[in-house]
Amino acid sequence: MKIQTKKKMKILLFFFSIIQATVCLTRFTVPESAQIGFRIGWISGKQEESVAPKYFVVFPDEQTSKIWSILNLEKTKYGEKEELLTFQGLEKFLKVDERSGEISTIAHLDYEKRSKFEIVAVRVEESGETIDILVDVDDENDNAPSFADSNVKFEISEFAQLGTSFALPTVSDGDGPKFDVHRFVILQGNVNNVFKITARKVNEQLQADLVVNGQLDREFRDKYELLIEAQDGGKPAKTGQLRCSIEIVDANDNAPVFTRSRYTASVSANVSIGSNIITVQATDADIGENSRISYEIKKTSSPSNSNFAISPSGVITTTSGLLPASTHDVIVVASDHGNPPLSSSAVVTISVMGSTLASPPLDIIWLVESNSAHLPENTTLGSIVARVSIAQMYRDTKLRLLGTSSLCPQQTDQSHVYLLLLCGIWLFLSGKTIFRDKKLEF
Ligand SMILES: [Ca+2]
Ligand SMILES: [Ca+2]
Ligand SMILES: [Ca+2]
Ligand SMILES: [Ca+2]
Repeated sequence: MKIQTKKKMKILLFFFSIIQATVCLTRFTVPESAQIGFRIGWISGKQEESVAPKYFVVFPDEQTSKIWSILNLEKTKYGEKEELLTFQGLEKFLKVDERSGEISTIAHLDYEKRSKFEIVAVRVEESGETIDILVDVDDENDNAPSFADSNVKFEISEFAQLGTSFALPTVSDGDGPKFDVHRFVILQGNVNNVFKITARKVNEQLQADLVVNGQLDREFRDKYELLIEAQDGGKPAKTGQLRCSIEIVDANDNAPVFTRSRYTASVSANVSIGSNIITVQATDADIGENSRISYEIKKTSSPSNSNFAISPSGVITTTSGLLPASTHDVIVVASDHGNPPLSSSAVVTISVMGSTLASPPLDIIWLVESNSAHLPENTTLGSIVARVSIAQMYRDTKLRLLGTSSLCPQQTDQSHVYLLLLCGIWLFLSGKTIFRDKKLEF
């Protein structure tokens, strides 16, 4: 075996010494889709008729591989079996007829695996001319672009800046540059063109990026389902598709909005402390914490605010007694729980009605002998019978006396002090009856 191998080597090395004297270069092109048996051409350009071989043909690439295999086998002392297996592993694609000079295919070609074949032909006759033959495989568009993943998901904040980009899965196409991936398009789902695709070269391969191209707004649209297509340079182009799901993540870009800008409520002056007066409500277009609302009464210098409290659900209650016929403008603030939080306010006008029961306390001093509400029979008209002072004066308070027309109140220099005069025919009256003021007006 060793002797045979050495012989082979000698023959091949002899050949390569001849190849050094190449004088002619011939070039052919064969489409990669060529059928087995496809005639690529003749070495001399035309068919030659010969009984005996006219050429001695060598495929240098394959011979080099064989030499290397043999050397390797000898060095490692592999047996014959392994050597044969190595030779069988070499694939042959082209055949050269040594008589006619015809070059043809004997296997399916594939530009993506091998784009060039080198053949050396030496004319047996005449001057022993060496012809270096190159066969180029012509690329055809036999591969479609294909994304590494056919589905991809992104979560993008609605605050994403224009130009923010996200790398899409790599895309490959086995063809050469002419029929490789040339462009990307978004076929579906790009509402308002808020996204676009840009492409850049990475290691000679086109890499696509999803780019934010418009203002996102989760409250307008919270999901996009894009269908993205890679197109190669063929005519027509071959394509590969990618489904891209985008979830728009909420940002706190909406402040709470009250259902009304102004609320009004009226309550009785004698309403008990802690009573519900009115419920206010605000809504927030965001979601989660960005839409969770808390209410508070704005702290101002107005004493009105200290009379009321508001619950987490927006119910306003009293925290103290209310003056009859008073009006309170309470500023209510609704804040969300975003970071940072947003808030808005509304005015709640609370009118306190006049009371039928609660009257300012009166202090009566009888200026008659009995020191009580008993007048002597001989009391003369115009006599002062009592002094009435109002303990707590409200603005525009007026005292009216009901139940008798015989006594008339007369205001003194002090607005809260009245004198009661006998001003008509009188009958026995009890102080209680007389001074039960039902019509104090404020
Ligand atoms: Ca292609
Ligand atoms: Ca191809
Ligand atoms: Ca939002
Ligand atoms: Ca919000």
